[in-house]
Amino acid sequence: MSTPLESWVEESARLTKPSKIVWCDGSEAENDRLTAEMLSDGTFIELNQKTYPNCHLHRSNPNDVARTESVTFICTRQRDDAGPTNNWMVPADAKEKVRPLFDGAMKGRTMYVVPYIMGPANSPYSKIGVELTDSAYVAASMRIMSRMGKIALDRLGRSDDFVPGLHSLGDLNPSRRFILHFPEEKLIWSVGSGYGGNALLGKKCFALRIASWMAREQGWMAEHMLILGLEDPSGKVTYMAAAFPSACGKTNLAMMVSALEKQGYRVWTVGDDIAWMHVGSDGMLRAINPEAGFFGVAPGTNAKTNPNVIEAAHKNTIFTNTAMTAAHEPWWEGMDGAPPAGTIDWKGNSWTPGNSTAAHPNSRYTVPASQSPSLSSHWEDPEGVPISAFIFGGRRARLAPLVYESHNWQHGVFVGATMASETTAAATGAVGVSRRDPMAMLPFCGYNMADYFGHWLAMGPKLKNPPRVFHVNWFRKDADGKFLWPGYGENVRVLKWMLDRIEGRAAATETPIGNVPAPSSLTLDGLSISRDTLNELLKVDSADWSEEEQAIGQFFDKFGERLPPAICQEQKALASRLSRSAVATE
Ligand code: TSX
Ligand code: MN
Repeated sequence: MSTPLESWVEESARLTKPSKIVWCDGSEAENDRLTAEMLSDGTFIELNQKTYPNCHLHRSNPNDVARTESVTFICTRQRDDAGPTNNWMVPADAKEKVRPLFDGAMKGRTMYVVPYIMGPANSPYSKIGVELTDSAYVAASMRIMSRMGKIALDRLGRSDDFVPGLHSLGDLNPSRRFILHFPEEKLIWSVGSGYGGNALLGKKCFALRIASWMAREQGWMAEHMLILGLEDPSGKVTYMAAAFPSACGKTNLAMMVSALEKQGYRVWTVGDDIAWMHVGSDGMLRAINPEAGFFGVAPGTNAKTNPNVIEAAHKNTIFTNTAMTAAHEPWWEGMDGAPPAGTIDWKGNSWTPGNSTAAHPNSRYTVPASQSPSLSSHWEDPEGVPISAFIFGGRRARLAPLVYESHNWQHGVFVGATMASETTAAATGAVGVSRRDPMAMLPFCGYNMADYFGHWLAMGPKLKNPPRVFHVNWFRKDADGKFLWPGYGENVRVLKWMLDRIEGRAAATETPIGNVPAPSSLTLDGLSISRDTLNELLKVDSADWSEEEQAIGQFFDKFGERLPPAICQEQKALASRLSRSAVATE
């Protein structure tokens, strides 16, 4: 009798008609074979093996350089189960439309069977996925980003408890590209893209969209969050999970080198992108990182912004769409200075200064987490690490203070649900336009976000000690457009304030949006920040926030009757605190 996995592989092979099927075991020998094949067919370009041993460059098709949300669908029987923020199709219609694109798609190609575990191999909270793909680059990337191969097959045995994901490059034509999720049957179909979150199905498709659905069904949380540990001078480590929209430096924060190291404060990395969190037997929220690697944006990464990932990405790393110097080293904008003479751009042409960047703005490194000097010794604890704080944030030039703390769990959920960030890249439209991105999950929630807010509200009371909820903004500017806060390693001062709040040591000032630090409660020694600047950083302007409250209301209107009453209640409470404070200052 064949196993459920074998049956699905056979069925998929009948559809896609590969010339060969390879079951990946995840071994080094297998990886060497794949690498040699990719070097010979041009999928990989060898980088300098002296300075970057076992590192390779991959150039994707220039029309396939980012996740494509416009062709990403949640396929549920009822439209309202996908909600107003997701693209939606009826499952049967989606399959009828996209099955022909898989028909014979792997002719003349190899189908790789890629079994993988999301999460530590021995954690009860980990889950198994299997990706069928005709991309060797995807198979090699999945080996870095997950526990891939024999280890997953051994855990699966003859069970049907895995999330199947069928992936084909197809013809890479954007008009024949679809990323389909069937959460009711826990199935993923992806065709027409070989890039990142579209193609490495364990990451956004499984660990966020499908897992968020499972998490609501099963009473846990799958979140777009980094996980870090803050060590204090006594050696005690307090774990925090943080959600930020894109372009806020999530990976940099997760891997931060603390500016207060001499005082005994250090940051340890558990994860940089996704957190799976369960109510532990101790009543604490316990977080695991389902991933095993970092798939990070390269441009802007340098020895100052993220020294740990720079060190990590000098061996066993796949670079995608970066530039390459004459010495065959990877290069990108914001590495340091101008590109050296003889640099080849991300498309493989010799680069000349002026019109375009040498590296694609969304170029990436794919690096094993185990290579980061900042990696926590607890990152693979089967029970996960206990989360004491959630941090939400965004890029707000004028509105949001450096940090504030919510009053309680319900208010904290409101703070997360009303997150927004201002756009930076001119390519995506106007710069400085504020976009709402609740819990940084807008593109990743596999169901109706109104129900998602409801799930968040329900989780708090299940916890003996729910995480405190904070909001940060590293990006506030003065009237001249200068950043008020130095950011990067200095952010540890804000993390320390959170820790001191958790421990009942730090004073706070009440404002209509929550509690900001009392000016003396932030550790600012060694920084030259004037009292005026500090006041600017912590200011809460009631008139500005009243406008914000109106914008929040418009966003929530999308969800109609399905929005939980507690969220409306929080919005009304905010409005009334704001109007009272406006009267008080008149
Ligand atoms: O990642 C960032 N972080 C978090 C770091 C742990 N970035 C980069 C954002 C794009 C991914 C930041 N940019 C941060 C930050 O805290 N802050 C800023 C804004 C900023 C930029 C340059 C300076 C200061 C602030 N330069 C000087 O102060 C000299
Ligand atoms: Mn992400």
